[in-house]
Amino acid sequence: VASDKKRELKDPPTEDTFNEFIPDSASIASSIKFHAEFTTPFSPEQFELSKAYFATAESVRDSLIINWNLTNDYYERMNVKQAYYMSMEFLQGRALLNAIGNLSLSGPYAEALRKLGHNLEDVANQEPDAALGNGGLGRLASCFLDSLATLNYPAWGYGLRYKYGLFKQHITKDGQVEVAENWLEMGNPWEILRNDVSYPVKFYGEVISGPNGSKQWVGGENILAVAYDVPIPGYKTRTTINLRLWSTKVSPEEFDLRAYNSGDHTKAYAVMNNAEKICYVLYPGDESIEGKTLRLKQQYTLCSASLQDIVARFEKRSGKRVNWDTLPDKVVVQMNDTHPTLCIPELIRILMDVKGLSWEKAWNITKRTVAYTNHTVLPEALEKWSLTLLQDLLPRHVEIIRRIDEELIHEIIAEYGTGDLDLLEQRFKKMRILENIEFPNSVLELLNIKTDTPTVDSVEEIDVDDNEIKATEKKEKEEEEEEEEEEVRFKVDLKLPMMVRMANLCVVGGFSVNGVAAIHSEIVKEEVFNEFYKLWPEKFQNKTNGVTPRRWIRFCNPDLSKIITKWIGTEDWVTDLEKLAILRKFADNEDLQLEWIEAKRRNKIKVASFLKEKTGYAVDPNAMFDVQVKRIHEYKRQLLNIMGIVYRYKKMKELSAKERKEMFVPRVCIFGGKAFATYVQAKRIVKFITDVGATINHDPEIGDLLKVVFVPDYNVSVAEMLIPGSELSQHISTAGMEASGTSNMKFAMNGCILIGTLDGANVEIREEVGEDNFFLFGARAQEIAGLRKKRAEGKCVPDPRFEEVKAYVRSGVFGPYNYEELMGSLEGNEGYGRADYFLVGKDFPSYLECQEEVDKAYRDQKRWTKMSILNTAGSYKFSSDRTIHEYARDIWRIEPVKLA
Ligand code: B1H
Repeated sequence: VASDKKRELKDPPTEDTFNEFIPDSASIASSIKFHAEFTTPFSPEQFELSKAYFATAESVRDSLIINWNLTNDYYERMNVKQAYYMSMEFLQGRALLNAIGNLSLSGPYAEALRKLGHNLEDVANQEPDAALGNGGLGRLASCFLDSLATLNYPAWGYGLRYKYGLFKQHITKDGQVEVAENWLEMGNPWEILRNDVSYPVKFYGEVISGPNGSKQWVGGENILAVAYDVPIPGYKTRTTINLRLWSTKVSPEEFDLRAYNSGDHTKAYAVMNNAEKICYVLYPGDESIEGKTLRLKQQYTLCSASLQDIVARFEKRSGKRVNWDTLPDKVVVQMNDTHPTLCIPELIRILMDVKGLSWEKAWNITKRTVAYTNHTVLPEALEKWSLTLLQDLLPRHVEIIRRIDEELIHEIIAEYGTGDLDLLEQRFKKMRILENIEFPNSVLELLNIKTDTPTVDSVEEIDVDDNEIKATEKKEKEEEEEEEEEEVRFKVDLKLPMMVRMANLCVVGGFSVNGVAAIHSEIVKEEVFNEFYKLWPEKFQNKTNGVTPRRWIRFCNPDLSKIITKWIGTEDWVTDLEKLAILRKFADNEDLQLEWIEAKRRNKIKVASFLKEKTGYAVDPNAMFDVQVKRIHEYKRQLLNIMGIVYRYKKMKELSAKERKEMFVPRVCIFGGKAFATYVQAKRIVKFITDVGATINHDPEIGDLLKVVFVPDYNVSVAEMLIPGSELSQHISTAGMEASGTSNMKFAMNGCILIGTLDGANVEIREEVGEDNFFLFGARAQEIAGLRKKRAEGKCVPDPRFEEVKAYVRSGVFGPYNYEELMGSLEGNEGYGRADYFLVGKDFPSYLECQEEVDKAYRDQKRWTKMSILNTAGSYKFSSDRTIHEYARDIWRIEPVKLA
């Protein structure tokens, strides 16, 4: 395959010639055979499945590398402006079917493998998921890469190559158990090791002042970041962009050969381990100081290596005369949440200390280059780093951050004046990057505050002084007091920890700040960053998330895709998702409805056999498949779902067999998702769900009327199988807490109907698919604060049904586990939990009533199918192609570049 294509290298083809390069199955088969013999780590005698996977992947990789080289050479030649998506997470999932699908080679590959005695689907299932991410934030980054390549935008992703991805989840009788995910164990055919691309990264050490105010940071620990490139193919285009992942190793000069040779192997290895462990795991536990340091080292490694790389590329492409002012015309860096915040001080450091620019220039260029996406408004998730830790690890960056903070304070003073010092101080409290850290002298001087401001520790001495003053004249004393009041005003409580607020740094240093759904962006502007919004309204915008329709319909749901193509009359919808709207006019058509139901049924059967294999539970494909899959978190309220199920179960038990059958629509309730390893309450929720399942699923009175299944190890490839086979999906977060959600979009695209609150992207999905085709319940975002207060004050009358469920759980029906920590969190104004902070009890009645509506709708299969079709038809807005066009137009200012 490769050699056929190589001939064309000199003359890059246009997009129109894309299809001319499709090799036939015979040449593919010989390429696979070649790799089976010469590249895969297996004996040549046998061509078993795992070997077939590697050989197939290697052969696809050849095609990718050709296009990837063409694309990069072309960008280089054209010196295009490039966007760089900086992210600690990329949740890529599997690559094989996606790659051959994008290359339009699925048919020939399937045929080639058939000739070699294998089935493409079985071969593809051999691939481990690349789980270099947690959930939505990481998967969004991967969807963006797919859209960027497909739409021919010059862009790269930068991330870290974790040796162990997100843990594997086992479900035992004790709940979730985490096991390391060694995804690289068998080798990774989708990456290219770039020993020619590496950068030194420093930690610790000290800052030395040089001539003319210049600074030099001498690192105390020096490591090397080495690039691994992952080609990202676009759909039906030769554009193949790059995801560059950094791995860390000891830099040669640090390896202690002397220690090693003198027999102190441990010492020599310790240095090596220290470097390598930076990229061992995604999100290492950060409760210990060592854990915190490691996370910060990870973040800095990503920022430092990537920016050195970007700056080097800019210089190379600039030729002899480098004009640093034009950096923002060639480079834009998008920070995926605050994890890569250090990009800001790092770019300044490189420009000043390495390239010799002035502070003014470096700061100005940085502010025009870097943009920030916020993904959460949960206060506990807004990153803060201890100043002492940062100071220790990155002393030069702390100097830079202090200076940014100082300039910010001056800008605030310039904007608002010094008329109202109380108001000014309140603003500083909200806006400063440094928290609980004394004001710089320049500010104290400007505000006429004595620079020898007493610290808290010495306040008592002042009081003694005051006592002495008592003897003096009354007038004099009043003056003293006034002065002292001012001093107190700008004093800092030294007992509080000194912190750096990363989100504030991002808002100050970024030229753009965006939220990820309309309602979320409003909260960002009106609440979380309101003071900044008032100062710089033009910085703030919304970019509603999206998902790639290639992976999330076309490839994961081939049956539905065929139907869509047939009824729309073209396959163009795969890159022009607005065409899905055409389906609206056929929503009542009986033929379409029959085909639609049949496709859903086949997908449900696949889900049923998967559940049987993974959990042992047999479920009836005629029942409604009701699904909630996402990270386990209290705000996502899996607890609301399971409490609703318990209520349903209890009511069923109170009826006769006949009544039960009449009253309830049979349901299979499916849960999936991982709890962060140290998040105890989330793990209790997993345990609770599996206990409820164990009781209900074995209850002979209930049979197929209700099943509760927890899918272990939910990940991207499980989602690709589960979503097409779902009928109802739950997106039921406490309003105002889910920034967007992205699986809601995938479910809607696959004709699944949503039950949800007015939160995140649900709001927009409901607008698009129509109110009649979305099951809405629950309190609104603007009500939440008031409701919480009322609850905490004990002013709420509990719903009797909710009380009934809690008592039922406490009675021990679901086993001997102590559910007190869970039930207790849902009540009271003190004690165990947090007085139902997530308002599960508050929304419970409206949730139950809404679920009754769901049953009613499902009984009328014609109505349900129409709703399902209208969900797919109304989901086009949620293509990541739309989102990426908006980023390119409104933030990045980049243009598509077709190879020509
Ligand atoms: C989202 C995160 C996140 N927001 C910190 N924030 C993490 C923050 O381990 N950490 O340190 C990990 C993840 N993830 C999600 O982003 C939002 O909750 C979703 O609502 C949103 O759809 C998604 C993509 O924007």
